[in-house]
Amino acid sequence: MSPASMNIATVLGRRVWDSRGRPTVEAEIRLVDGSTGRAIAPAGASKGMHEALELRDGGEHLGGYDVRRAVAGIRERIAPRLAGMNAGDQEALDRALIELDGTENRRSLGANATIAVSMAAARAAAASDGVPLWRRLAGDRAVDCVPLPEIQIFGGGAHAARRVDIQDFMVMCPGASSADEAFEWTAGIYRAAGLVMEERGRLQGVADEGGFWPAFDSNEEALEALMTAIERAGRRPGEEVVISLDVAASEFGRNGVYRLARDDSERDTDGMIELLSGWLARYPIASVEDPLAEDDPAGFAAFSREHGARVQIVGDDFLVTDAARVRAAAQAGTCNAVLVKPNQRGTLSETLAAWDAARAYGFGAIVSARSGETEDTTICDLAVGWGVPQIKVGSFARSERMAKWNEILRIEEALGDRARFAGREPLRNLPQRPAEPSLTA
Ligand code: 2PG
Ligand code: MG
Repeated sequence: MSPASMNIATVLGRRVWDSRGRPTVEAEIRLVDGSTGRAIAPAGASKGMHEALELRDGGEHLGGYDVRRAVAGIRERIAPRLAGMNAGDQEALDRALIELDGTENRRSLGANATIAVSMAAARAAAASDGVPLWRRLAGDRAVDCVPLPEIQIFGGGAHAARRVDIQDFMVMCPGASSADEAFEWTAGIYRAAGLVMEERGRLQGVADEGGFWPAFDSNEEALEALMTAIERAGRRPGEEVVISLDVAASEFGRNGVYRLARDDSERDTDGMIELLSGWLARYPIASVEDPLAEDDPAGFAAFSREHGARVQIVGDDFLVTDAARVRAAAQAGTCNAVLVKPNQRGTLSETLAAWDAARAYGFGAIVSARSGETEDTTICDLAVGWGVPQIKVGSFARSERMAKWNEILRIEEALGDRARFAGREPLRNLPQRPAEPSLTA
């Protein structure tokens, strides 16, 4: 039981702006003891069809992106309902939000309103305790794991006007001994990638998440340029540094037909798997997210049978941070890891349920930001506090991204001698065949 000092006095909603210059929702909660917590909802561009819905005003104004209705919902419906409830009881609070919304996909209040409120309550409770949120989230568990960052170097797909079809060309530094060292290596690779683009006359700015604009003639050319950048930075690809892709295949694939506009090719599921298998054979790729479209579970299963023993296969649009989908995927062997995005579900409790399901089945997991972000760093607390061993934030530029990486550094420093960088660990021991829940997890 949390003390009565954690009872909620006021809940405010306000409109603020995200990294794409679009409106988004901030919630601020004040407790009776005067502690406050504040959080901002992020926003996706490549979204899964089964994600919880964000509430936007629609119409002409601000391209339909305004959030006045979502903010009004906080003021008129959420605030009176939560007043007097205990911010320390996250589950009861999230249940109240879910019941108040009353729909199966959060279309009444909007997942943008509910996730902002849910995270703000957690922050207020941590403030009342006088501890960082990651510490409070860990409860009695010892905290020591610093997650392995997954960092974008080239952004494509829906984040770069589809200049190339593949969405994220990323690096991970499993050979580093700390997040601090991983960031130093990544900074070198990011810089080298910029120089490579400049030399080729292709430096044209950055995409939505800060990765270089993908001015390439083919999807594979991005992989080749990434390899060059890793080597130029003096790092050993495949050992110190590995490549990770978010294909985001739902953006260009449907009903088993995949249209890769940049490569001027149309492929069926087998053809798509063949293309990716070729890349896996030629480049040190350790992780592939959404290799097939969200409506192609048979494709996911075939891809996993072929590569799941060696490669992390991540469901994002495919699993939408949904605990039931994670369990089903583990049993069917369609992938072996899940991307964990709080706003895909709309409350922290539902997000935690997805991570709990992943843990129970020995699934890999990556806490992730969205392409539309802000200075909010709550996902860093979730990764460390819940013990999720990987984190994806976007590139190594733009302050909505760097705010998260810098927060990871502060946490690593706060853990001191106890800090254990996840390193290679998350990429090992992935389930290779349909899994039963583990009793020890
Ligand atoms: C993804 C995310 C982050 P978005 O697909 O994993 O890169 O993109 O937030 O647009 O869904
Ligand atoms: Mg994705």
